[in-house]
Amino acid sequence: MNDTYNPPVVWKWDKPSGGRFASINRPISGSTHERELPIGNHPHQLYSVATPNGMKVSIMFEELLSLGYEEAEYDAWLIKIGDGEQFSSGFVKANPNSKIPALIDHSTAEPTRIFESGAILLYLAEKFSTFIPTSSKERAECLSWLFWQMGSTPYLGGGFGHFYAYAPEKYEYPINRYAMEIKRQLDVLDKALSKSEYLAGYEYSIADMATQPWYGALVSGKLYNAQQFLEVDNYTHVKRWSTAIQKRTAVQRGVRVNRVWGDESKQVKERHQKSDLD
Ligand SMILES: N[C@@H](CCC(=O)N[C@@H](CS)C(=O)NCC(=O)O)C(=O)O
Repeated sequence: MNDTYNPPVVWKWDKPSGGRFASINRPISGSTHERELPIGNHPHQLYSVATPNGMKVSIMFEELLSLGYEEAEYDAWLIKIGDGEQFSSGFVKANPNSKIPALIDHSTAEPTRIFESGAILLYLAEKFSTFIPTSSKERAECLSWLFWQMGSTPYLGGGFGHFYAYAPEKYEYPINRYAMEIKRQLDVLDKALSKSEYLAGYEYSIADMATQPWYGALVSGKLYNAQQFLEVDNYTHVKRWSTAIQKRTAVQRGVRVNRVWGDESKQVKERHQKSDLD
């Protein structure tokens, strides 16, 4: 970096950062406008957009439905985060942290809200007793990787991706710092996947559902266009695992839900019934 920044004694919110998300970032939480969330006919109401965090949950619903769990039917409503819809009063009631995805389960006596994609996956896995191992050792492994993903990925999205792809200028210091960390994380995953087919063992689980949309997308060249920069082809086990998961029909359906970019024929802005994806 050429310019040295001397932080003032007290930070003030007085100038735009110029970054890609500058218009929606604020240093305060809570709603900016009154608007209730729409509610459809199904027990599960998902409020999301098809980012890697958002698609984890639509993939889980599609996986559950593919196994025949009809009670896993869901409505998926688009939340336009670029337009600040995560700051509506209704959304803030569903998630005080104003980030997609948020889920409301209307099949409970009182509606149950769940926020944080990892918590939503775990809630659904426990509700339907599937995609989470039953044996204590494998369950521990599954939860370890699920929480690993939730704790590690902010370095990928908010760290590497932000500075490599979205910041208004390229700064060497943060790109170096986060490229180093992301290559380390890819190596962690690669070593684990050299020993087992999926993260929690031989069965596909919510740990894979949480992790693949980020690190699988990265090694497939679908995230940040960083495949050469990070030499992702070196992580052969991550690639093998990701390719196998991307072939699953439920994954191919789930990634299209609440999608508003890319190939228009693959975009399903809202999902209310199975046929919306056919
Ligand atoms: N840890 C959260 C992260 C969710 C998150 O960062 N969501 C982003 C989209 S991927 C979002 O809603 N951003 C809007 C904003 O920050 O205002 C989760 O996994 O659910």
